[in-house]
This record gives sequence, structure tokens and C-alpha cells, in this order.
Amino acid sequence: GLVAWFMDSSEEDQRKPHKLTPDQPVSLEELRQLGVFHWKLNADIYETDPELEKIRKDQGYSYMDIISIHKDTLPNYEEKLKSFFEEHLHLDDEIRYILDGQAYFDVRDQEERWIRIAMRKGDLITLPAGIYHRFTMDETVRILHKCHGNYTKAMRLFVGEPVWKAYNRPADDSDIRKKYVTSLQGC
Ligand code: KMT
Ligand code: NI
Repeated sequence: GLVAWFMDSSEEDQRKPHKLTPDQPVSLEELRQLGVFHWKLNADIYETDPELEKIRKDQGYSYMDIISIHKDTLPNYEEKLKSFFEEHLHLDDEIRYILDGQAYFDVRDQEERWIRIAMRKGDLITLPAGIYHRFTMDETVRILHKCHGNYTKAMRLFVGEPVWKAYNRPADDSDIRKKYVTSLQGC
């Protein structure tokens, strides 16, 4: 399944794993309690995959597009990567399916600790509206890719018309944040 761990607090390169010593893994169950859900799919057949179709239908993910995160394909690459790594939340769920390459999503747990989630090809993840999170490329150098360097291709899914607006921390007074924090009390 998905691999996740609590992060150290070093300010070193964001693309490094930032594992604690000893390693402190985080289980799928712990992620579920934060409202984070995961599916593993076959990304080689994403265009015709009945499993993906079923998830989209069941969850109402009517919208989808594909973002290719590479300095030659993504306009304002450096600027976007910088904003992806700013701690933020959204008013809606963030749903991402890694079609190629790999990357990290970091989410805050109830005690404000950062959990790093290693996303690889075939991982589909949903982050609940109101959770503080951020995104970064990892250190992988893709030698086979025509340009050496980091690369991630991801499908973005959304219920209805997409709204990508990010609210950088602090957004504690927003209704969606209060709603999310309240939703954690019950479990
Ligand atoms: C976000 O809002 O955190 C993102 O869109 C992350 C990059 S998409 C793979
Ligand atoms: Ni986001």
C-alpha cells in the first residue's frame, strides 16, 4: 500500500525524504482518520480503466484533467512548485492520481505534525477539504526521460466545476477549516 511517515523538522531540501530516526511510519488507518483516502490503480490503462470509471462514478468526480509537472511543460514551473509547497487548504477535496513519476504530499495530523505521503505511479489520493497540506517533487532523477530531472504526471479530479484556489495558512477562521476540525472530533 501507500508509504507514509512522520517528518523531521529540518529545513533541508524539501525534496529529500525527511524521515525521523528511527523511522516512524504512518498507517493507512491513521491517514483514514484524518480523512485521507487512497486507491491503487493501474496507471498504464488509465484511459480505459473500468476501476477508475467506477470510482469517478461512485464519488461523483465528473471533472478531470491531466497536469504534467516538468519545467518544459508547466508554465511558471518554479513559481507553481513554490506555491504548491506553501502550507494551504482548499474549500473542496483535493483528488490526485499519479499517472507517471512520483512526488510527495504532506498533510498535518491532529497534533500539527507533518506526515509525508510518498505517491507513486498508480496512487490515487483524496485530501479532505479543510486539511492543511502541501506538495513537492521528490529527488528522483529520471534518466530515461528525455530531459533529466524531476517529473510527475497527475490526473486532477473534481466534483463539478473545478476550483483550484488555495488558502495559505493561517486559514483557521474559515468555515471549511472549522468544519474539518470538527469532523475529526468524532473519531
Ligand atoms: C495543490 O493544490 O496542492 C496541488 O495542486 C498540488 C499539485 S497537483 C499534483
Ligand atoms: Ni492543495
